[in-house]
Amino acid sequence: MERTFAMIKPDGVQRGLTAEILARIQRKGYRVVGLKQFVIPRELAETHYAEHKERPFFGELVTFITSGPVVAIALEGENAILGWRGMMGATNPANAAPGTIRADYATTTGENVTHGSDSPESAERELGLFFKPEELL
Ligand code: IDP
Repeated sequence: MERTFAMIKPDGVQRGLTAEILARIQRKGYRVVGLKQFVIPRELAETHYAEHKERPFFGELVTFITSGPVVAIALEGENAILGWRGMMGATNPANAAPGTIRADYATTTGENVTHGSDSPESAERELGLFFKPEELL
């Protein structure tokens, strides 16, 4: 059993995709063990994406991710980390397999609707950044 951090980014929330994405998660069989909608403070965004600090798109990424509410989700299930990454599809929607969230709902790498932790270490770190222990079931 694994836990991972998933997020519906501001573009997904703004476009009204929250229910659709939560439905996919629940139909797949993952349990939602934490859920909240909020605007990410700038400092949290910079910490969350610290690994991209030196990349040319970092400023744009932080501006985007703080531009409106996100839905932060803690998921639990067998192989949830890789499984959720698979449901999202490749970072660039143009390379995402048909039927994945990014293939179905996104056109640009910058605004690609969802986030998912990429390893057990990232999942633990990101769940800790976004949820207090008492917010997780
Ligand atoms: P991931 O979200 O699929 O794990 P990462 O490479 O970790 O992809 O990048 C994190 C996020 O940064 C992406 O989801 C995307 O929103 C943004 N990003 C990545 N590469 C670019 C780029 O070349 N231009 C603009 N934004 C980018």
